[in-house]
Amino acid sequence: MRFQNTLALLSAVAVGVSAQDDEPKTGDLGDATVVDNNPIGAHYTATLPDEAFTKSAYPDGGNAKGYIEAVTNDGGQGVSFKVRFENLPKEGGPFTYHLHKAAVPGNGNCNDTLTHLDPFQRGDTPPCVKAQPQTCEVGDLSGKHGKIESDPFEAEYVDLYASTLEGNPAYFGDLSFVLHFANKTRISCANFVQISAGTPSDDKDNYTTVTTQVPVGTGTGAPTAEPTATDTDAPIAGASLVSKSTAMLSAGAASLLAIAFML
Ligand SMILES: *[C@@H]1O[C@H](CO)[C@@H](O)[C@H](O)[C@H]1NC(C)=O
Ligand SMILES: *[C@@H]1O[C@H](CO)[C@@H](O)[C@H](O)[C@H]1NC(C)=O
Ligand SMILES: *[C@@H]1O[C@H](CO)[C@@H](O)[C@H](O)[C@H]1NC(C)=O
Ligand SMILES: [Cu+2]
Repeated sequence: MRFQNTLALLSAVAVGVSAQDDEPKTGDLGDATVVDNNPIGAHYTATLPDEAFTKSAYPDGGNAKGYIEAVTNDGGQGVSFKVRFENLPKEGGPFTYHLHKAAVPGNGNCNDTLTHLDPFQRGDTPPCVKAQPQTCEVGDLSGKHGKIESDPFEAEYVDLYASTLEGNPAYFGDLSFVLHFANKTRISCANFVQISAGTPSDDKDNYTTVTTQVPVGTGTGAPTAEPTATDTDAPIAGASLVSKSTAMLSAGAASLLAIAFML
């Protein structure tokens, strides 16, 4: 009986694994999650400097002219981006652009912005599948929303995975974006500047989901001990998990009660 259950479980896992072979590559930490608590009215812009980082892109001097403007989307869910570029190099497109995981230092070295903002650890190869933006690097804006294929180029879109909330792993407000040739050479880059931090989004419905994570380990007393009583006599594999999480839930509730009484 127990053996059969284990077999069933193993084959279910096997099916799950092979089904995923056809899916686009996703992050090592899973798909990007929709951010729905971005501060209302948070507003950032990043504007390219007068001189290109890769001078050979503009033999006579100068640079692409352009900016990314980012404002929290309605209800705090994702970010509304407005992007505009012009005076692009005559060759070497289609151009790409991304949110990068480090700011541009004072000397303007775009190499120091490191790789893309990628909190779910996907990496940039193979390329992002546009129809499945949750599988892409959070910072891969041109991968998710389109490359730069015109001059001037303008685009407006909502990205559900980027964050204007400081502390969120997908926050880009103190980071940068980089404009690339198709061959990935960095043409230019710019830091985001905060126009407004915004006010906390009051989606109370969604805060209840957040508070359920509080109990474990955050109580003022000793950390809740792992429940042991129900583990040993569990007849099947799954059952111990179930009873364990039930026990953890009640332990969590108990510590919440305890906190409530202390206050
Ligand atoms: C990348 O493309 C640009 C524009 O075509 C070119 O000038 C540059 O040499 C290329 N860089 C590399 C490393 O291939
Ligand atoms: C930036 O990286 C490119 C590609 O590796 C390299 O050719 C270039 O010399 C670097 N520039 C600086 C200023 O480090
Ligand atoms: C809570 O999150 C859901 C799903 O992300 C979203 O559709 C909904 O609008 C949010 N609720 C509020 C009140 O913003
Ligand atoms: Cu980039």
